[in-house]
Amino acid sequence: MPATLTIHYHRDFDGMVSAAILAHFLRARGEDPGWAGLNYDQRADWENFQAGQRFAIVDFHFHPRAEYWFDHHPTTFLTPELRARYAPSERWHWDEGSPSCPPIILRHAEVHWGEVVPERFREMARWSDIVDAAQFVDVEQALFGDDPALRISRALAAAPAPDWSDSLVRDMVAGTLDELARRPDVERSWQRAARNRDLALRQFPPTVLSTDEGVVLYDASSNKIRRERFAAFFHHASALYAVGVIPTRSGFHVTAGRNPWLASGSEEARDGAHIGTVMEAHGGGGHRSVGGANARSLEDARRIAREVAAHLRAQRIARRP
Ligand SMILES: [Mn+2]
Repeated sequence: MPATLTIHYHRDFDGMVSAAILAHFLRARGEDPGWAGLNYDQRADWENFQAGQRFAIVDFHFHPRAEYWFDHHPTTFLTPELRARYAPSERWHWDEGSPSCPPIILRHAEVHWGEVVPERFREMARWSDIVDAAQFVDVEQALFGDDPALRISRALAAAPAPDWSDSLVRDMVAGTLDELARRPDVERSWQRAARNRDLALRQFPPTVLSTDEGVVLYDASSNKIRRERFAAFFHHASALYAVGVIPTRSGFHVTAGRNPWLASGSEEARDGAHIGTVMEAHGGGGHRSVGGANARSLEDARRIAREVAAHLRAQRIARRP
């Protein structure tokens, strides 16, 4: 008997779904895989990751010893040497154009392994795209949606233990999202996460410094403030951008984002500021609609946030007819 293969997965909604789908198809290939969640700290000695073990990786950095590997992150290769060692194969596939990882594995199983995809995995993959690429219909769904996938995803934010997600993967292999969302421990964690969300939404308004020109500038640097990703656009639905200071484990971070529910398809969405480029000027980076930069100090973070907000406001004024 060959040693058991372990599927290491990114510990978020689309990572868990990816692990469940790969486990299902590997069983059809004669494996009896286990699975375990990954976190970013495990990149520290990446070269020696799981030395001597059999493993697969999904929704996380490329590793040349992974027997199976699927990912959609543009930043998946930790070095140019690792990038050079990747080529698509019967067991590896990378598609940075995919909104989430599970659709890559489903296509791969059909094309390379001749598999038929069960409908429940298609449903999980559709929700993975919505959750991972924040394709929510509106801010209400993003914050208060209670579809099974959204309950499971939010419940993760109040996980009772770090390895709790492994038990969620187990039930995704075996059943539907609806069945999993009804599990009493999922319901309890979701209730706790929902209370945290409500607290975060109440704590946001006092952090706002200004809202001129549709740019919300806020300072949530206090570690007493809970963070909720779309709080700015919940309270300021007509704002186009939000720029704020938030604490991290290693200091302070400036985060900037465009309101995903405003101006989609409009001239501003096409031609407006490229936030990643704006943040690059401050040592950070990102995409067109979201970006960030780490600061050397709290004062530095506040200065960067002010400058980014001023830049976005000046650009809006300049574009006004
Ligand atoms: Mn992920």
